[in-house]
Amino acid sequence: MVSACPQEFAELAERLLRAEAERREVEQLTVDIPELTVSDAYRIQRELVRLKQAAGQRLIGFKMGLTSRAKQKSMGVDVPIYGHLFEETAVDDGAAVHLDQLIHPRAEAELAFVIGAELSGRHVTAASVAAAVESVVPVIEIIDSRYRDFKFKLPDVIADNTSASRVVIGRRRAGVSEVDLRLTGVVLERNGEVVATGAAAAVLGNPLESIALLVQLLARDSSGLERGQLVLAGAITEAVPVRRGDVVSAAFDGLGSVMVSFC
Ligand code: OOG
Ligand code: MG
Repeated sequence: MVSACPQEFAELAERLLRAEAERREVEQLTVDIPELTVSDAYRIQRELVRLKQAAGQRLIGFKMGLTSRAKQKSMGVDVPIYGHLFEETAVDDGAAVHLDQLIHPRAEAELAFVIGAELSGRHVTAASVAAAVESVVPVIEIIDSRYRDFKFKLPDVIADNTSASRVVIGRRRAGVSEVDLRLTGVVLERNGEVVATGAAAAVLGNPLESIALLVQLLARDSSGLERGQLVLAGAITEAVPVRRGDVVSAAFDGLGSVMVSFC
């Protein structure tokens, strides 16, 4: 699809947006278009973002995905990716998420960062990210692939805004120097049962490396991070499927817990 025209990207973005709105699984784009490239896929994602913004949705930040071995192995894709986060996807700690708005959601534990100063450029490092971060915050990301059986290839998941669906934002915020970001442990529980555990070093050695990579990837499109944006570093553990009545919590060392229920 190297020479695809903008209308084709828009049509594919609309297909994914309709699946999300109608809560319906669709076939992977790469079934129809096996030659779809990663750069085509980001163009489709940008088109999807443009359509959401045109519909009045406000961008609040970004998410990295597939940044830990646990996630890469479970999804069969070993390349870190990024997506966009919108205001309407933010959920308060302790709130209930209605499953009739989602397709086949899964929950995963992540560290997120609130950006304190603009960050851009191809040469940004974890150290410059640390200097620009205002705070670290624990989150549960609820991912919900629009593809059948939650299966995709790399270009599919990029086009689908990296399965972004909801973000449950923890109440406690800490400065980056208050916690050891590599050693920060997490225990993910579903209905009181431990379903996954991990340490944040699982995310590219240090979640700040994930944010540095995000800034480098955004720089390819002359974009960057702005003050006040929320950025997810990617799941530390694999994601767990959720059903009606489930309660999921993630307890982070030094950062408290975040919880969500599903009804
Ligand atoms: C893709 C999104 C991955 C993460 O934290 O690794 C992601 C998926 O697994 O559906 O959000
Ligand atoms: Mg995630």
